Amino acid sequence: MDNQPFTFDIALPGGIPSTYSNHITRRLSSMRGQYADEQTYVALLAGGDALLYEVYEEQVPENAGELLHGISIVHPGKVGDEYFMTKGHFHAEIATAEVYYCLAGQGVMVMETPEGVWAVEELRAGKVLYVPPRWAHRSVNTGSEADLVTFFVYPAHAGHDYGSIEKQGFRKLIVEQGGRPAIVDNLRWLPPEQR
Ligand code: S6P
Ligand code: ZN
Repeated sequence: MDNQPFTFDIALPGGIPSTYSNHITRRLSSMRGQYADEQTYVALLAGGDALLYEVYEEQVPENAGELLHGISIVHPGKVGDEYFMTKGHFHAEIATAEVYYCLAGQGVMVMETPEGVWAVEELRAGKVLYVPPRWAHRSVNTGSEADLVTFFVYPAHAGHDYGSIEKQGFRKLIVEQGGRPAIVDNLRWLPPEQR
């Protein structure tokens, strides 16, 4: 049995530091094939390459023993019914965990193991989320107006494996249904033995 993700609350300190040494931006064009409603994705992209999320990182040597950390900001918005989200990844060194602390906004973390065990945990200000080793993770902003802001920290040698997720996405999608976020099946997703 895989370790399960878990969460707990810590009272929120004030302010988001802005002195990080590296700023990464990801736009709609980098999410090709990731949204279920391909037609709406193409139409939106034709209207402009929207900024979906940003990461501010403190650069440290990518060695075991160091901890990479920073702030991730997912902006609000949707592609069709599906909320703006990060690409999502396994760590290349798959047996490495990550801690997220939600500073502001509303959202969820979608997670799954290579075997297809899945979990979705709520992110809101003050919530700590532990992503265990071997769990791929994607943050989703389910708020209608505010940014989803999280602090993250993980082993600096972990690296990122985006390819596995790019092929078919996560098992579960987060969509708006009746004005609220809902977890639905990703119809493109196949269990490992059928890939
Ligand atoms: C890195 C950590 C975060 C994400 C960031 C963007 O291990 O999980 O810094 O990189 O939230 O997501 P992604 O999937 O585009 O790297
Ligand atoms: Zn990660």
